[in-house]
Amino acid sequence: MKRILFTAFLLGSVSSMSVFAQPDYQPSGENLRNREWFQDARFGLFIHWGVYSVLAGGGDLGIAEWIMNQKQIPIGQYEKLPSFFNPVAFDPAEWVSIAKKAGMKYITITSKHHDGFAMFDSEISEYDIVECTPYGKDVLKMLKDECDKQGIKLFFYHSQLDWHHPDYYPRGNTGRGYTGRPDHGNWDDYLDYMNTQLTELLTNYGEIGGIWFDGMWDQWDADWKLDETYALIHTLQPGALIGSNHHKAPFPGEDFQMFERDLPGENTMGFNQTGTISELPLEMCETMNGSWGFNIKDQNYKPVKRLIQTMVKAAGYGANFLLNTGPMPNGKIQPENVDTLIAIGQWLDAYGETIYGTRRGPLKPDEWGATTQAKDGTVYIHVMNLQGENLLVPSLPEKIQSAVYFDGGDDVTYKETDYGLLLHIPKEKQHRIDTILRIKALNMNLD
Ligand code: FHN
Repeated sequence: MKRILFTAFLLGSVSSMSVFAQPDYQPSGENLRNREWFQDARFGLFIHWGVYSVLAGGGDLGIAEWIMNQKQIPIGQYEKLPSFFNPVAFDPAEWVSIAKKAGMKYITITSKHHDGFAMFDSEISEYDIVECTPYGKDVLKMLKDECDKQGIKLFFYHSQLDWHHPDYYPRGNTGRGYTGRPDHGNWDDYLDYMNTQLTELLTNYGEIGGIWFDGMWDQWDADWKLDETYALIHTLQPGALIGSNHHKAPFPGEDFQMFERDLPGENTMGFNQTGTISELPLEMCETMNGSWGFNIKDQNYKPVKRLIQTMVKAAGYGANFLLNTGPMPNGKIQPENVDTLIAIGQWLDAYGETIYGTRRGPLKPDEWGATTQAKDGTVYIHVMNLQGENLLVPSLPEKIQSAVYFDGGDDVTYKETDYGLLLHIPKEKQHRIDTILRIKALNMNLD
């Protein structure tokens, strides 16, 4: 009760200033430092875990965390699911060490997905893991404690869209009809509820990396009052980074821009219609099969090579790679996913220098590969698709002083021509995943 009153007070004070606050948002010094940290980190683990994992996709391919909506399960029936959710094999130390072995620097986990179920101890709601499941423990708290121990930052994914709360009204494009909710509700009460849960997440778990919003796309006409929510977050934790998966150009108050299952600027999924790439730190998220939540049927795993190449291309755009796993209802990460993560970690052990701490390279990623650039100016050319032994790429902005293979340090044969930079990479020097060249050129220092 005390906490709810505190939240109401805080929201009151935030909303009275918010009209002026977020549109002219000036990130704090801490926030700016965290943005740098975020860009240096380059690789994170996305975790979609909720009571939907019990149904494991229901034997369908497709996004398992949407099963409530896909199968039109009324709230009254879906509410039985938490009583089957008992992840006795959940070991946060194991999760975090898998992420670390994969070379990941942060974890972003679902605190609440669209089904409205809180995976943390929420005082404002009874619909949470502590009160509704036989497990009865706050898994986010357990994970955060372990992240702190092992030096990994934790972000919370929080769905603005809610298929469970009655005050999420008017309804958006999803969660209509079948849920059994009354045809009325108070939108402002819903926002208060959401902001109170956010306050809980920002006050009960120590310092967090940030909030990863999702779901605004459910209804564009709604008055989301982002200024109030963003001001609340930045007041509670000025260093926390806000991003929102609304698939549009970032709004004032957001600290990073994200792209779903597409590289920045690409639009194979149909989400990224504006094509806007902002100057904010960037992040691309990706699934290992076709689902975010645990899907027992979907064995269509992306090969390690493809995932690494996507990560490298993302880095070439200056974007982080947030790779998803959907843990099983017993609390274990699928063994297939663990194998993939470990394999990526082994690659990063050898080649991480060309990814971590870099910024987008001087050449835009293309069919042939990508470039990344270290702060001391070193350019890494990542050749990931080469037919034959010769490759013409656009010229670098400055004259090359030296070009060597990252592996072994042998000189690379190259020619700077009027048409671009011509590289000769003999077959025996070519790597299956990524042939990396280390280039030094004059005046390329980023600092
Ligand atoms: O609907 C969600 C989906 O379940 C998942 O959480 C992804 C992750 O980027 N985002 C939404 C779709 O845009």
